[in-house]
Amino acid sequence: MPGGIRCRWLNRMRTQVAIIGAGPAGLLLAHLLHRDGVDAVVVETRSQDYVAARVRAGILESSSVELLESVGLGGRLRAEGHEHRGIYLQLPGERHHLDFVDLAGHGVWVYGQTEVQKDLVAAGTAQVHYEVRDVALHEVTTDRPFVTFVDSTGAARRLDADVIAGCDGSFGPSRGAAVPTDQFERRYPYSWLGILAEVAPSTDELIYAWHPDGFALHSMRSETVSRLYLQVPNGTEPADWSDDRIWDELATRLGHGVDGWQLTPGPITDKSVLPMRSHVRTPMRHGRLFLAGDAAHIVPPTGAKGLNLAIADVALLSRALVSAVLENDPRRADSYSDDALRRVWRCTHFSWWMTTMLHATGDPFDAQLQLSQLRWVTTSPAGATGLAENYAGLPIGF
Ligand code: RFL
Ligand code: PHB
Repeated sequence: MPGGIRCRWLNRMRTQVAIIGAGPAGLLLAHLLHRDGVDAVVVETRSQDYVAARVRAGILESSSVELLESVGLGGRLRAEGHEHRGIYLQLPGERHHLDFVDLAGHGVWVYGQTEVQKDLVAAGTAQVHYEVRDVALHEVTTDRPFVTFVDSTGAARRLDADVIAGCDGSFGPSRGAAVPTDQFERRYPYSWLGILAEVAPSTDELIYAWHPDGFALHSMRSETVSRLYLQVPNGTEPADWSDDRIWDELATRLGHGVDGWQLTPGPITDKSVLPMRSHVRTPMRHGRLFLAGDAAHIVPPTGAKGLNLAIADVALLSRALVSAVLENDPRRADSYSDDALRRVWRCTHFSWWMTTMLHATGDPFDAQLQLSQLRWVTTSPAGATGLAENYAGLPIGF
């Protein structure tokens, strides 16, 4: 009924790029577009505080840091983030350091996703509608795509755009609107129990531990906050693990007491369970809808790639959209999916490889293969360099 439709969408707006999702991919894309003079509007279901407080990734590759710095987002990162030369790999009774700077020419930065998110909000460059609902994408295969939603006041809105960027993670509506040609999926038979603890890290750099009881990781957020993970069976509830049980298991797997190393426990302020999966949908474009970040691909966190991939995607996408929208040149937009997927598949492989090398499966054959691979990586410069190059990161545009 045309009359009804006109009435319903009285609140009509227009922008050049409609962005769904104000996570790191969506807000960074809005920031990059703003710098190049492209107008963008972001819609987000959650509140600004909720998005900023979500505890997620903690490691930035140096190419991510360079990109953030080049667009005015590096101040607090350089002042408060910590540059790490490499990581430790822990086997029962042995700890090995891999020095990425020596092996691959650069290290990584410890700087939480929460902090990246706060810096993006503080930049004030993104026009965001928070706490919206009923977000739907329309006409994405035409040259007049639009988004409808109900804003935080309860008003129905329509946002017309030249293109839509789906940056709404793995549960948002963009995935449904972008009909994939292919989907690739791997589910893993284990999850991570992650904790945040108010205690100084017991290590100067991250420790990735192989142990017959399961994988463990010691990471950190600051001089006073530690982030640690334990491999647990799928279906585990955080409440199944008391604080004491968590610290005991972390101590065992991370090698407390070996060569005098001590894991210092402290008050746990956050406990959550994260299932592990790899997922890639191709292509990352459907008509005038472009997917970026978790909306297009999920990696298990063992390679610390999720946030870095989201940043690399939007670096490519912003350039493509600037050319398409401002210069009427579609070539970069046409190659966006292929260009982004080269890095996506490299990181998907690396994340799968780190995950399957480090997690216990209960199968003795798997365990021997893992130990053999870990011995190679910790003793052969070629093996160590391969890990270092992938972990410390490839240049954006790889
Ligand atoms: P995000 O960060 O999920 O942001 C998507 C945003 O879209 C919003 N949204 C909607 N907006 C509008 N309309 C809708 N209908 C919407 N539905 C959803 C969401 O509220 C959200 O604000 O995706 P983005 O920007 O692509 O960024 C990717 C990274 O967040 C992600 O790759 C990493 O954080 C992955 N990840 C982790 N990576 C690590 O390296 N280490 C970790 O410890 C780690 N922990 C995690 C994680 C991802 C998690 N998720 C997505 C389940 C822990 C969790 C719980
Ligand atoms: C984290 O600090 O949350 C973190 C670090 C490295 C990973 C995964 C998560 O591989």
